[in-house]
Amino acid sequence: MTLTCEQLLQKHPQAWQQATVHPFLQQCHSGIIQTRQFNTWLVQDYLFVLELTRLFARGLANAPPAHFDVLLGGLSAIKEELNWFQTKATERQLELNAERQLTCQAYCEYMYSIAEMPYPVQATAIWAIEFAYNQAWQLPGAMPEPYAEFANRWGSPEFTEYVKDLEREADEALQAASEATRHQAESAFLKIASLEKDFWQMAFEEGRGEKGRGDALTQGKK
Ligand code: MP5
Repeated sequence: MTLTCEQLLQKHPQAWQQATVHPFLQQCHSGIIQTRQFNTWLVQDYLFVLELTRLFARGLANAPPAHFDVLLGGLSAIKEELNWFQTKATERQLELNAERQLTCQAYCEYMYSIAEMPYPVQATAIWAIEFAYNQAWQLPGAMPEPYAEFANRWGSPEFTEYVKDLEREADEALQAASEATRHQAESAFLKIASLEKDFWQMAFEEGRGEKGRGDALTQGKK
């Protein structure tokens, strides 16, 4: 039995839909997301990307040389992205030196655990993480500022091409993988879909708490 990224998407449409379609994104699209919700997402996503950097490095350590180019390109984009997050946080007067919320912590711990898994699982996970944002930020349609800048970052044609490269490499790795490894890759795909859904929900729920609590969180004083 073969396994490809496309097959994973076809086999689990509901899990993927929940990972990429969320009221948080719809409310960015309609411009009514609350600043507190958006800022929570921004700070927590920065903390997430710090750990994602490590997952890329671990994937690179296991990758065949033919896959270095795409992964190094991804790492260099992440470096630029971390600086961009810092600029966005400064503009919004946010403290990035914050604690991870539980959902972010769970996602980071899961990414850390992928370090122990075979390369085809790592390649599938990296593709799924990048494809999730590539779709999530595009699906609602054109966003108003200030959200357009965020939507364009992950929805641009260049980013879409990069995600296709990751898919091609994950497919290649899966083709040579054992049945057990393919099984692990499928579980990783489902776990990531579920964590993506939780991550949107974490930020979305921020607007529902009492004012004081939410303000403290976005300032990173939790
Ligand atoms: C990405 C992200 C995409 N920033 N946050 C989550 C929760 N999932 C996926 O990663 P990158 O490095 O920003 O493209």
